[in-house]
Amino acid sequence: MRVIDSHTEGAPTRVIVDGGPGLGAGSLRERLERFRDRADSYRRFAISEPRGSDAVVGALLCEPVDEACAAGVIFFNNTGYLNMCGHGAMGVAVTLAYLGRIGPGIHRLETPVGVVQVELLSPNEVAIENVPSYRHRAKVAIDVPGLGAVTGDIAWGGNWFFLVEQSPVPLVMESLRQLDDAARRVRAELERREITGSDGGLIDHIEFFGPPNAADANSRNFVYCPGGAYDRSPCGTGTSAKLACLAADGKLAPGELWVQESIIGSRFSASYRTDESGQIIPRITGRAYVCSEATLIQQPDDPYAHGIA
Ligand code: PYC
Repeated sequence: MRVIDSHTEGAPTRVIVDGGPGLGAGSLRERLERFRDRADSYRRFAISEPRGSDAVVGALLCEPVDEACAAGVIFFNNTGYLNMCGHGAMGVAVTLAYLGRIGPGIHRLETPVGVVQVELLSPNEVAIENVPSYRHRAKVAIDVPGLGAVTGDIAWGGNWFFLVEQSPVPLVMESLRQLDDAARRVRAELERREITGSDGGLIDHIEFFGPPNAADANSRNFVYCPGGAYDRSPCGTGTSAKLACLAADGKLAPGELWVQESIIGSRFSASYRTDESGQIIPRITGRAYVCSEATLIQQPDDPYAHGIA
């Protein structure tokens, strides 16, 4: 399998450019389901240890249904499949540019949840225009065992998020373990109470917010991803969900800049516009760098040929 690795504001993306599963025709959603049901060993092989790590988001390039798109893409991680991935879309854009498949300017990527626009602003700067994002519920209060009362909003930014305005744990790298533990507890309690997205979707991303470190940023976050890794970037879909909440609260106007800092201090610049039907269309800008090109090998007697489960 031939892969190209990049990172977007510190968050790794591994794009499968050759040797991935053949998923046949159909919508990207249908092909994601086929990937999950019939070819999941490819996912584990591509990104799990010992060839990858929990932090890696994989991206399988596919033929798009919509011919206006430069590529179709299915994102996956250490535990399963992602509807969308903002940092991953930026990683795919710089990878396609590295391969000479796209140049500077505006392109489209087809994902299982819709078409996302990627604009290559310079070799390593990418702006994505994400799928319409919205807040489903505001100020949902839950009592979390071992943590106490936690209040958050539920919003869609291409994945489902629970956004907690005041992080229960300081947003510093030294507190990663406690942040992880708190986020796991929040996620488990949401699941136990059967609190879901508007479509019944699992809320599998937890986002804690607090004041930024940099004077010119608006906020700092910690994003817990399905599978237990934390996002090294400020999270493209998570920042989209945040914009939807800010818009719903009247705290951010269309076109106004929002700088979201991640737990490692990297940042996305974000804003939104509204479309003809009033939906929030987030635009998130960040930097992505290709950092390796590799051929992954599977030897017949390797006990971890399909990754460490
Ligand atoms: O950037 O949207 C994102 C993302 C989702 C999970 C990890 N990164």
